[in-house]
Amino acid sequence: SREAIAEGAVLLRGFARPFEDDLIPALREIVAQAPFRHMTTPGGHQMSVAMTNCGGSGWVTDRSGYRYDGLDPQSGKPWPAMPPSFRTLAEEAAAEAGFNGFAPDACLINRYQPGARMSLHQDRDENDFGAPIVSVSLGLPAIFLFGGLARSDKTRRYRLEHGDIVVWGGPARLAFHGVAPLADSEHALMGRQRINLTFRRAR
Ligand code: MD5
Ligand code: FE
Repeated sequence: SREAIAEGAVLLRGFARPFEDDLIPALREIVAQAPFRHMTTPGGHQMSVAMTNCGGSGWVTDRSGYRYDGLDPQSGKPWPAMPPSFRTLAEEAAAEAGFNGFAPDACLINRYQPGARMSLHQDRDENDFGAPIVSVSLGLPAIFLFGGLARSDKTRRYRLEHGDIVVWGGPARLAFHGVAPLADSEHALMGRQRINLTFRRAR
């Protein structure tokens, strides 16, 4: 199903389900090369969400700031390549939402364990805000908070489940958003975690 949740934001419920048998083993291989880690914000706080990346660029944060980097700072090696199943899914979801020709060069992979959350923020580290961000939810359900262009705008809540995809483009590309603390439960395929794949055009 295709549901417009705001101008430029399209929710595709279950869109990733036909891909799960390819995505899950590919994810396992990425994490073997570039393990999840809790990065530090410029303010010195450790994030509750653990992260890794695949693709030509990866999003990183440390005391010096946020940036995209072609190398994993933990290994000094390039991030693992973006698997074909990841890229195809992101391109097909973007097209379904009206963004033909989306060519992601970065996939940030977020791991939420019970209690992990992401506070309200904008994604502004990319070079081209004309490209959408494609977000794929796997595993445990989460409450996603979607606000407006000002931090003080009221937020709406969406429950995102395994297989759901949201394409964030147009005016929604720069909206404030976050994720409420993950409730503890067990998912049949993914266990006690939520994984979010966020496909981006970084550079
Ligand atoms: C998540 N991750 O569920 C989300 C999915 C992040 C992050 O927020 O920065 O890693 S991406 C959600 C997103 C991206 C760009 C714009 C908007 C939402 N939005 O306008 O609401 O782990
Ligand atoms: Fe974000």
